[in-house]
Amino acid sequence: LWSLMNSYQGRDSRSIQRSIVNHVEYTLGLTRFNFKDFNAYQATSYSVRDRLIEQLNDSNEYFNSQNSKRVYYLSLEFLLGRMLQNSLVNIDMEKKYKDALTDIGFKLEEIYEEEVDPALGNGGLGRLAACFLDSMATLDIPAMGYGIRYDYGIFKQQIQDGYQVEQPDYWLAKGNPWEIERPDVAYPVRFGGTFTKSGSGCGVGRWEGGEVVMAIAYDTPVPGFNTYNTNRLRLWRSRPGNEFDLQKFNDGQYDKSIMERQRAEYITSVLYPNDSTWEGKQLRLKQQYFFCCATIQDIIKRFKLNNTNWNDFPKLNQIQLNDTHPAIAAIELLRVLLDVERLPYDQAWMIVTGTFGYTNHTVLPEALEKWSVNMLQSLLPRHMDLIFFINQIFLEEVKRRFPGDGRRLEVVSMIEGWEDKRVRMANVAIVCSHHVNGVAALHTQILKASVFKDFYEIFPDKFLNMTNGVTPRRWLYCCNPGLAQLISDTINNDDDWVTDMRMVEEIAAYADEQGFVDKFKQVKVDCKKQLQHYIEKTQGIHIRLDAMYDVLVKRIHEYKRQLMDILYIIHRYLQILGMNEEQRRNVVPRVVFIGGKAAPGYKDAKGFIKLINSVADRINNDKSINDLIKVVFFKNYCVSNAQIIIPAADLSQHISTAGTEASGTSNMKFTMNGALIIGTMDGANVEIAQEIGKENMFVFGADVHEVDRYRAQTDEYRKGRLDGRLRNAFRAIYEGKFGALNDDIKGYLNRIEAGSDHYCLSLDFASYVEAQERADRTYRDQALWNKMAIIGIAKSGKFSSDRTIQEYCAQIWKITPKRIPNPA
Ligand code: 26V
Repeated sequence: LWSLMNSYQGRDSRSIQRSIVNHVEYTLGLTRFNFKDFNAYQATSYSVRDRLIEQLNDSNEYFNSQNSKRVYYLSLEFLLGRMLQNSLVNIDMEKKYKDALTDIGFKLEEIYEEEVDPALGNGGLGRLAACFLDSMATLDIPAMGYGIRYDYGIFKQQIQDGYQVEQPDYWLAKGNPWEIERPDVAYPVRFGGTFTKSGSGCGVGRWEGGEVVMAIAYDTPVPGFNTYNTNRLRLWRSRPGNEFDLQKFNDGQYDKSIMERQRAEYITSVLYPNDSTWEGKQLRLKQQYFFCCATIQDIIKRFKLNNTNWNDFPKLNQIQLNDTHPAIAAIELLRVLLDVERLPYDQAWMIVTGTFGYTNHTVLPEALEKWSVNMLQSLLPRHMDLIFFINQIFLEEVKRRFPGDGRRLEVVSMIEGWEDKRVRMANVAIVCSHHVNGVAALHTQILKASVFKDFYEIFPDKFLNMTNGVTPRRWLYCCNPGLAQLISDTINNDDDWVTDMRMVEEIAAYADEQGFVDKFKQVKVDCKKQLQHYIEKTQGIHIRLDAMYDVLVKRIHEYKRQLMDILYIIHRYLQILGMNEEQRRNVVPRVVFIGGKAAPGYKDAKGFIKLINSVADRINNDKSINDLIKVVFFKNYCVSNAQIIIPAADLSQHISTAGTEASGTSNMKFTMNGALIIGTMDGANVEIAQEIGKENMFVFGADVHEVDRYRAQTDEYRKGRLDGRLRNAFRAIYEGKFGALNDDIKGYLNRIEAGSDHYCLSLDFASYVEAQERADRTYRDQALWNKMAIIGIAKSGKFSSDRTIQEYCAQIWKITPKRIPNPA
């Protein structure tokens, strides 16, 4: 066997071609003389995967042999996006594969387009997890991602009659060449049944009966950039636990016994959209426990390969909770340590709190998870019992430290309510973790000062900030090769900056140099052409190139204020209608792109989509304004088309009400790609302004304190101050200028007019209009505009997820890189 080892794949063109063609024949079962682009995509991916598997196995062997400390990133969402280009770039073989494929009659760029977008996430939280995987691999951190292999990812968005229609995303229909099914890695997971306890305190006990399902592992290799290191993303799929019930079959209940088996498979069927609330969704809770239970078994099994001393567990294993969704993992670890490993409670508790870290991603109260005690009790009786127990111990300690502070006890308790009790998962996560972090400086301040204030006073050292970041590999190097080349040519002719984004700062020195600026302009125009082509092809809309591309793409939510943008567009349109020829010549032409998915159950958000499409209909068909405004609803916004629209943007909108957007991460991507931001002092915008200079952004709107004061006023007060231009935009809608009115939207606008304006549209509208005018003025001065954009790129280094991961490593996980020797 030794003689067969290290027979790693050759890197020359012939070897690449041989490997691809072999996969066409032996993996796909097709003839090597006739195959289509899609088959070429499959075979190329299998060929790349072969290389990744070698790297993955070598990395894993190495870490095992060293008994390395590991980081586990637990997330219900991984919004990976397409894998082929990213993998090729990271293993530094894009050029070689391109040439090898050209030689046999295929274009690599076209083959990229054949890949479905694995979309196992809702938005920012899932995409952040994917960026973190890339950075952890690149930084040589022995890390793994754990999650769920959903059959259906986030729905595909279609627009019919201006309304959003959801289509199921069965992304596995044509197979997934990136995963490796591991039937040998399987664990049982129990639901329901009964728990019998003996002993005092938390006791020890036996959990029996109920339903047992199996978790099967599916592994996806995650290669780092410019390193041999390759990490593993392990996603679980549910399968029936029991052998086929022959008894039932013989009793003539064939269908019933099949149906029972199918029930098990439902658990990992579908990713839940960020709907109005998770509450009551038993299947969602089952998903959470299912994946946490399998993950904890897997981690313990790996720990036991080399270790017997449980006190070493936290020193060798760090588990990060991506929001509270996997928080039940902490209780599961406690359960296993107590009931299976039979450790004393104090030791088990020390291990749990030494192992977990919790990242909060939202301050919106409706988004904080709460599970009904009844549901938890019936599904996970021992876990509910343990939560009661740790809560009691925790509250006793709080009582000792804050005597007479009953209000605090109420607030920090893991249990809420009297009759209809619920478990506050954030409180569970905070108490079970050694660190709790927010995702941007302002967000962390808000956690400390209000959302988790009472906890912060109890555990001041637990709370810290980890400002988000994005991977420059996908979000600059892959999606904007022209800009990447320009950066490399300008600073040092090679790609060192791709793993050290701070180096890009050097290009600031060229912001005034005509030769450089011209090249930058050319890069932007090329990206805009690409977007123009995409819009023509996918939506049949022709857009002009010589306009400002003004982009607002993100999930549709009231707090993100897409409504404010479209009301501004109405205002702008009405303004242009009132202008003479002379005045119109001064208007900066804009193509306005608004895109994003609304949760299927979120009525108001769906109303906004309809309104945007109605406005687009009217404006785009109004010949009299001569294309001064074009409105495009950018359909089915997802990772793959984000990679097209972000590099092409001139102006990028991040206009949430101050204090609502935890961070935002696309703001970072747009900045890295040379778009200027129009935005509020919210989330990471605050730090972007700090880094690139406020003068290089179009900042507007109330800050957090002004928002608080405005909200504390009466409806009467707000009604009296309704912005006049806003009122005119409302009128135009009511009068039917934009087609028949949707009643829901009308009601929504009526409420704002009546002074109910939680997201502060009226408060911010005037300064929003002013900032938009500033953007127009600046755009007319192209030299200034480009200079600002270049400085933005130059000073965006902080927002690489490499920096973020380095901070997690140093401050939360206490782990250092482990570089595996490259055998090649
Ligand atoms: C969930 C829900 C569920 C119920 C109702 C409304 C609602 C609204 C938002 C959410 C999302 C919660 C978690 C989340 O995705 N947060 C996002 O995390 C990103 C990465 O840290 C961050 O950049 C975004 O600002 C933040 O919204």
